[in-house]
Amino acid sequence: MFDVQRVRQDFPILQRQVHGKPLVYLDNAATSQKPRSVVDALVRYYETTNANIHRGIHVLAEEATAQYEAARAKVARFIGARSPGEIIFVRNTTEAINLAARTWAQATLRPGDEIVVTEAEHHSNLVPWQLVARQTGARIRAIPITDDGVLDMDAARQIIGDQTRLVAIAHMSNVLGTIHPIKELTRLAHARGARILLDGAQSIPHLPVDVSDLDCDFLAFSGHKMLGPTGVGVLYAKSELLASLEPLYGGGGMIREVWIDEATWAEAPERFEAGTPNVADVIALGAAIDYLESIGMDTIREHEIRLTGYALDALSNIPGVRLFGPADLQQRGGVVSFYCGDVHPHDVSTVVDQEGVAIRAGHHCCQPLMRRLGVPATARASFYLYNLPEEVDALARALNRVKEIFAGVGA
Ligand code: C6P
Repeated sequence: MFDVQRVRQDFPILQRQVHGKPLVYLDNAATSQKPRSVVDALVRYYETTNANIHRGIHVLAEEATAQYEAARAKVARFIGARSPGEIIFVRNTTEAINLAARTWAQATLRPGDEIVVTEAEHHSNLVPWQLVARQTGARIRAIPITDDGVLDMDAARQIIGDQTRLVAIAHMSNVLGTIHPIKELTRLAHARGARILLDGAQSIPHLPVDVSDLDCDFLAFSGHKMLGPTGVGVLYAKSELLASLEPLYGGGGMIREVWIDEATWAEAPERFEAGTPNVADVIALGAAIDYLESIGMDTIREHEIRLTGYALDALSNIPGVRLFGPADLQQRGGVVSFYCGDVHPHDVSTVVDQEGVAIRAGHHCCQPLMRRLGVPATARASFYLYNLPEEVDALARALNRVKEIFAGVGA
């Protein structure tokens, strides 16, 4: 049996109080909290090992290099990549998508080619494609979202066509929580000779994901949303794609040989990791994966399904609360966006914060989706492995407080 109370003891920050109340942290889609083992991995690295990697021939340099490469192998295994060479360390999901856009897409797309996204994408999976489309003459098309908050697959079958070169889609929406049917989209893309890039910012921390099984061509995700530190993220790409790509950044660590006026490149992944990398955070990301695996991704997913079901019930019992996203728990992750009467989500979040409950309010970097939903913003609660049903109860109580305070203005 999954013991949430036991898990909570591993997260020092959960002991804290805010506004004199116990912290209820329900903003995990923005960033997750860190277990002690991840913080310890950072401290241990700086206290015992710190050195530059792939350069020195002394003990510290060799230990640091070995730990950094062990983390790469761990990430590869965690997502089912065929080899650690398919894992490129970057700063976050945003940088990973930009790297794919600036290398693969920039070199591949021609005028009239189409990049297919969805109406629910995070700006990080829109703006990089807009920049590339501007430079290459490619066009962006979006698969609509239905009123139930899922992808319109009939439209997807129409839109993914002979002009499509890339389908770029979030595996799981950070607003609706929707988990999209990636295998089917991959089949549609590949049948047209197109590639598929998954924005895994919200899925990798919460679901078991196997890139070989999904057969996606690229996958981007962030360490900080999966119990790891900020400042480290991953671009996975199939090795056959990486082999033919030019680097984005030039400098130390990414070359084979350099002359005054030309150079040859190292193989991937080094080709895409110019300069001294974020050694400590990569190693701590390895510790985060150890922690997730010690619990089990299936267990985390089941826990979040239960908690999300509990939250949907609790919030739908509050008059005036409007919920977004699919009703089917199998089709959604632990993200619940809502609107509380006519109260602006920023006001909802402020009142809820006074009760010790941290949620997020805003457009969640998804302005096109906000337009589609017809709202300027939403309030959003998002869960992780350390959250309890009692914390959902605290949110529900705080929302009743919002209703009391704003009783005169349609709450
Ligand atoms: N969403 C949220 O509160 P970075 O910032 O690069 O680590 O992640 C960007 C990103 C990309 N795609 C999706 C689906 C995301 O959810 C995010 C981050 C946070 O929803 C911060 S805006």
